[in-house]
Amino acid sequence: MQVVVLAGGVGASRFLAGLVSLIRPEQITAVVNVGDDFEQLGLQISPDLDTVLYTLGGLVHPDQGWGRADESSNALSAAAALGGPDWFFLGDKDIGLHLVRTNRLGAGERLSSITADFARRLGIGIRLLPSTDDPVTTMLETLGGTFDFQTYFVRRRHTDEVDAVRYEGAAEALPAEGVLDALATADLAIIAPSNPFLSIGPILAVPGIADALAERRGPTAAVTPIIGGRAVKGPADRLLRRFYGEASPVTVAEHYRDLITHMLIDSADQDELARLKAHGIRAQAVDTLMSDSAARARVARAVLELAER
Ligand code: FO1
Repeated sequence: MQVVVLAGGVGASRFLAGLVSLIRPEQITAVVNVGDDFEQLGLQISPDLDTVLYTLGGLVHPDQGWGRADESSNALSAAAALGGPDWFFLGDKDIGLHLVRTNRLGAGERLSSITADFARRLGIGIRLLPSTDDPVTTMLETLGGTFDFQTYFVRRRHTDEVDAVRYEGAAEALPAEGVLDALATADLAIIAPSNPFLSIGPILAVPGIADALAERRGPTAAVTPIIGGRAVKGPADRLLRRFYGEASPVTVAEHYRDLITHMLIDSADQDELARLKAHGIRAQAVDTLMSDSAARARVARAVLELAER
């Protein structure tokens, strides 16, 4: 069995960790968002790819869910003392990775090739693909101005009311090698519990990817990022209310209409099962909070079982 997972950062990485504990890593392809990618102090940063790398490589900061455990911040402190920006935290070890990535990108290597090499060096057996090797930047139009993702999310703490989300560069981007093939041939496709607009949206905006998902013969299951009307992390609940009037598994399913056949929702939202059924979605409710490794495995197992139905 082959499984392909569309993935953002923290929630997706925890889900992938659960999946890796159940099936062989060679059975898994992750297609990861690059809409959060940006440059800071000359470094090329790919936060969602790095969150997957660090989580599956056993290096991630366990509470934060991003960045590395046991970090120091000497480089950033020294930079800040010289007037450099320090609103985006870059630990010393993390900077080591960014130096190598930036150097190799500068020498003309593709992001997908560098990512595959990092995955191999960190002992990660899954196939880890950026959605595209081309630049895509998630832009948020808000009352306070138009911001790239990290400015909106980290610098301004995602407090601005969002009017529109754009994926700059996506229309000209090509899916990375292997992405469309994985979507077409996988026995199961999974949309991870990531932000539908800010993490999955930029993946689906790359021409060909949404079509490949819609044309699949096998099941495609989404895992809800919403529990009881609230996002587990970040502004997904506010964006769903802004664009669909309500933050619930049903509006997530509406957002993914024509793309998904199945949906795993949280026990807190059991009452939504009937509404999802009316939308033609086969759904099941379990405890979806992935606080420890047992919970991650439980959520991943529930998706594999649901997709059999
Ligand atoms: N998220 C924050 O909230 N604050 C930060 O300072 C921050 C730094 C950071 C550095 C490297 C990295 O890989 C991720 C980092 N993140 C940080 C997370 C990042 O903003 C992600 O894009 C979001 O969590 C969305 O997935």
